Amino acid sequence: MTTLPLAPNERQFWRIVNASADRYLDLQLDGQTFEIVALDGMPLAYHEPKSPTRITNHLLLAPAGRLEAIVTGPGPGTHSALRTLCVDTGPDGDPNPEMVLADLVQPGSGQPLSHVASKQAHAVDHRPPVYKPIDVEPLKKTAPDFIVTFTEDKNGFYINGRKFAPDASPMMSARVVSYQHWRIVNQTAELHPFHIHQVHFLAYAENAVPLAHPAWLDTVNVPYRGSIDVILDFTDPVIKSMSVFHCHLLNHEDKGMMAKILFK
Ligand SMILES: [Cu+2]
Repeated sequence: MTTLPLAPNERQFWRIVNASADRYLDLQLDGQTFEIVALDGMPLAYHEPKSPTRITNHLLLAPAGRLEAIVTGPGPGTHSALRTLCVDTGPDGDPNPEMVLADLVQPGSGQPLSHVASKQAHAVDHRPPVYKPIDVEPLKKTAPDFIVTFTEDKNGFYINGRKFAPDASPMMSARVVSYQHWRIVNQTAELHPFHIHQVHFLAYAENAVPLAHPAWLDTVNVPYRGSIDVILDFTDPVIKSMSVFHCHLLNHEDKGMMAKILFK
């Protein structure tokens, strides 16, 4: 079992990557919270400088998802663990039982961990992130520019009825320096994490209901027999040429649930 040293009341900055091929994580630190700083590499402060962090008891992290958060060590003598809660991946999904990922250990008094931590804290860059205000409200009110529909059968996995082919033409194109409203529809009886390369998007509604915590991501869980609405930000001038979007369960991606997008 992996162990993580964390002294009582010590604050640490954690970066967690779900690098598994097909395992959902619903992360929880026993009795503690995550103070979220960034999701999928995007600092919360970038779009919401007045709300640079958000506190949560647990967080669903799909394959490819990344969490950066501040955690605080539980009180002295407490045994606790970093665990994933059971995730309901749907009637056709794989089991995702609860599991301990790592035990927290409280270092002995001889180990000057807190000194290391305080030195690291001084190295943090406190300059405010470059703020780029975006008015997403008009985009939310428009019909989707594009609908991505996930389906599957005994022969494979599909986006808009098509299996990925290396020589296929792009399913979609997007002008760089634009925003688009997409709806990701999951018509199957299992979860699929939608992932796109080079781009972040604001996930703001699930099954047409506004999310309590809209978030800028590049990987989002799409509920089974449900949908997610997103606003994609294609304004970064480094976005270039042919790219892909796909389900990030690797078995699904490999069996066809991927498509090309051309950035123009
Ligand atoms: Cu999938």
